[in-house]
Amino acid sequence: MLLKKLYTLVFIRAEDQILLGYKKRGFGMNKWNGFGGKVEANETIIEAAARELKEECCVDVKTSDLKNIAHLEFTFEGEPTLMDVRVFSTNIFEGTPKETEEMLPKWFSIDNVPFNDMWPDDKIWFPYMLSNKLFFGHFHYEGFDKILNYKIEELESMETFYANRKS
Ligand code: 6U4
Repeated sequence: MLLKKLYTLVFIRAEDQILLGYKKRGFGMNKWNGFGGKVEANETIIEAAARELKEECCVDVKTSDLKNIAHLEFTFEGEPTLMDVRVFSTNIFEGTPKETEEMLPKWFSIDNVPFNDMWPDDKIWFPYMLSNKLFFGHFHYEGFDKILNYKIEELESMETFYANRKS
């Protein structure tokens, strides 16, 4: 039985650019990531997404402007936890991204995403996100560098995906 932990992951888009953050500490350290973290007990998933974005790079978004575009799951060989990651995207935001204790934000052209310095799964699912598809992905890792197996599928609607899910 896997212990599921809920996380958010937010991507800000502006024309042909995407905002990524270089993680300075903790899980995903020294990699370019989207912005996000654990969902706390006193908030909804989408509230957590907006809060983490603000905490990590000082950018404000309205929860109503965040679009749920994907559901990602990560498991790690020999580990009892499943990371349940809700992915959001928007091009409506306020503020200039600023460096914080956790993240160094930077805009990248969507043709020049730094996959070599990102989680190995990102290069598999970014093409779905960058072509505005909705999708589900499950990645099973050995350690943090090697994907042992994975599954990815395009979805017609996130609502239908969640309605049909057993848990
Ligand atoms: P604390 O305990 O406050 O430092 P918190 O910020 O709540 O942690 P954190 O940073 O551990 O949570 O959350 C992990 C973040 O990494 C989430 O936004 C999800 C994201 N993430 C996890 N696996 C990923 C992967 N393979 N590719 C990716 N992002 C991933 O792009």
